[in-house]
Amino acid sequence: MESNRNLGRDVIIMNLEEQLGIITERDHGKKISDCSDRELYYSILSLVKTLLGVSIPISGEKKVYYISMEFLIGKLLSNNLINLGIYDKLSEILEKNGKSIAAVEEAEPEPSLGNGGLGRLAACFLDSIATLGLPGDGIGLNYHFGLFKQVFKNNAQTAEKNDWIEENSWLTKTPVSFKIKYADFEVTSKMYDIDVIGYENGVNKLHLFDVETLDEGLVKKGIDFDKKAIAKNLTLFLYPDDSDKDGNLLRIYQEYFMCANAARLILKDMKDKKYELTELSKHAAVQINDTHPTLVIPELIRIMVEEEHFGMDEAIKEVTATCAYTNHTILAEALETWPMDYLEEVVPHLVPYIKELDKRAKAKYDDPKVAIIDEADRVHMAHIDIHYGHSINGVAAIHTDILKETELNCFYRIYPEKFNNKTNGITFRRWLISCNHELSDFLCRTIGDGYTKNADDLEKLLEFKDNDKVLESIESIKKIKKQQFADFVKEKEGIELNVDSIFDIQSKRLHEYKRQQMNALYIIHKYLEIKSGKKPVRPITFIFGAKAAPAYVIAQDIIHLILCLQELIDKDPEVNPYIKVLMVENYNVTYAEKMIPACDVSEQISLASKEASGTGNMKFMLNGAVTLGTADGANVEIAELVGKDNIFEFGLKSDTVIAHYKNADYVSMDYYKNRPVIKEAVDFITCMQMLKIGDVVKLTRLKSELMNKDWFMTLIDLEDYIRVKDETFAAYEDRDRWVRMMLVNIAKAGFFSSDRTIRQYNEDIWHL
Ligand code: 26Q
Repeated sequence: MESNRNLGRDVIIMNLEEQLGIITERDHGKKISDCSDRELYYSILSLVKTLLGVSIPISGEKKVYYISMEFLIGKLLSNNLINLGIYDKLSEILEKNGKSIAAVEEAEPEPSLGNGGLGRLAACFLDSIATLGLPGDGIGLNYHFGLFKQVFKNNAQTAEKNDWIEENSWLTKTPVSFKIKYADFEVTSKMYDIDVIGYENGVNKLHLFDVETLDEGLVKKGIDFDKKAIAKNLTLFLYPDDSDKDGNLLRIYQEYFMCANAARLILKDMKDKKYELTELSKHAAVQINDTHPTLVIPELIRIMVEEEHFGMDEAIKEVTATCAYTNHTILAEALETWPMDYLEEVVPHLVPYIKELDKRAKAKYDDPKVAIIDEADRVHMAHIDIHYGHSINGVAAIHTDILKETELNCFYRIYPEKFNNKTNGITFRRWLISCNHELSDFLCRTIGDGYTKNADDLEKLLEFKDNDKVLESIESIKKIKKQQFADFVKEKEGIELNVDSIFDIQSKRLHEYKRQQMNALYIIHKYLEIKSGKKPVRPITFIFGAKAAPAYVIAQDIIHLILCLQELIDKDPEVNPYIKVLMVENYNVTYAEKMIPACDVSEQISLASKEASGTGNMKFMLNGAVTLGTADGANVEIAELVGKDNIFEFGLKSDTVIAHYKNADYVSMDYYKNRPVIKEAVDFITCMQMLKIGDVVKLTRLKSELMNKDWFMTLIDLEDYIRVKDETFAAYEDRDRWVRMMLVNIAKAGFFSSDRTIRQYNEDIWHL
């Protein structure tokens, strides 16, 4: 049966052009060569869906369910073609018919089902799970408008809805549906599936739950909508605003909706396969992606006790053996704690179970720091995961160490055996093969194609460290990618980039701890140097991509600062030959795929201890950028791999930072007052020229924040940053040295393949 299904796939692939022609005739009444790019996109979508339908589903005795509020999957067409092994063939067919695959790719809308790192990681993981042939499905929500679309107006961010779902899309409606109960009403869910095809392997599923009663008409201006009409608004948005009570309640409604559906689906799978629920942990592994899916724990226990005749002890034991939790942050404000009142209001039927879990934890451990329900009657979601899951992992070595030694030390002392590290990774199919054909083809010619399946093979490139021809090729590929990016920017933003300048890029969510503001202060510093006659040897282009949470005021102010600098410098003929600032609009996965291969200097400048891992740092490195970074997150492991000579490090180390927080002894005003270079740069934020362009309230607020608060210690690291960044740009002029650094970075990136990460999850946690 299964070999027959693969045979079907092979037959279609053998006659690809004919098959595509049949579809274009059927759907558009046209030959391939007469179709528009959009029509071709729909026809290829339909062809690929057929191919996926006749591919072998990955199966086995045990399956992992990766539950996540975010799956930032990006466009799927080219990745699916690559994983099916037909990208080149189809691209030739299109070319033969006077069409281009790149133009067809443009027609696909990008789903925005995630904020940033955590969501993109979930997408990379699904790719690797399927590529390794492991049975594993994603479970999440089908947000109709996802994360907002960023539009700049008057040098500030505004938010619009991203309407990504079309009649023909990768989503397939399934007959699966559950009744989900809330305090005083019920909703009926509907499950949609997206096929996840492994690289030259079978198919898993991403299950996205939705409600039939949704009303898209609820959205008024921008991304405003009635937050109270739950049955109509539940899956409208990946909710970005937790600034008021209704927003928080909606987040809990969403989280429970996802978890209750996940629990029902897992139990349905068990029953369909005729497995005994007493053996849940033998057949299912549940990975909880940050605390957002935590409610799956009490929900599974509740169903087992109320509907499946389990005793409480037995249910807790089995669920604990099934569930595992990944922590992605140590920022206090991102750790979820919900007031008990809110849970009473939304899911009163779960409350007795949460209280029972808390009671048992308190009976065993009297340290109030490990309680589930605290003195203020708030429920600590992470504490449920740690007590009632069998594994807790951080996402980079330094992050896991900080969890063990500091943030979660009281738990580590109780459960040392539960703690483990899983350094993040990225899928090379998307972040090299798909977004940088030039480099991946060159690698195939130079070191063979083994690296496409075994990323460690990239190290073979080190043998060519002194090979001038190889170095020249690497340099010229970078130039090609910079030109392609410049062409894209020209078309999208109408802005001209100088490809002979250094492309210095910081792209990631906007957050004070990531310190885009420090990068902006460096730009001001350069601007002032140029004004005083000190010109950079080579022009530099400072590129940013970042969305800020709509309710995060200072983050909005930082975007405003960068956009104002962009305008100021553009309009100043004395400065614009030397430096240029570009903040791209609506940075998303598609933008990242064009930007990352074009990067020379990768900015990874978070305050040490604050960035759990980062994954952009890995993507940049893999594409031959050199990192300028702090000893934070996975930067630490990058530095160990490439060696001190192939990375630019600066800034305080994490233990010093942690000590400053503990002693509360960092006073930004001291740095502002005593360091002329710092004062000059900070003062510039509200100088006359800036106020002519920008908004006095926003700029003053930001300046005052830096002078009087600066919670993420921008000013403490600024001088060291300026020094090392200048060094980085000087090193770029030693072309031989620089290109060799690029080569070493590419060669050492193999460790960051998400295939390695997933192998480790499987060996240590899932045991599939
Ligand atoms: C919290 C409370 C209420 C509502 C929402 C949230 C919330 C939402 C999203 C909290 C956190 C997030 C996202 C976190 C995230 O993206 N973390 C990043 O995860 C990456 C993958 O592990 C790491 O590489 C990054 O370092 C980390 O910042």
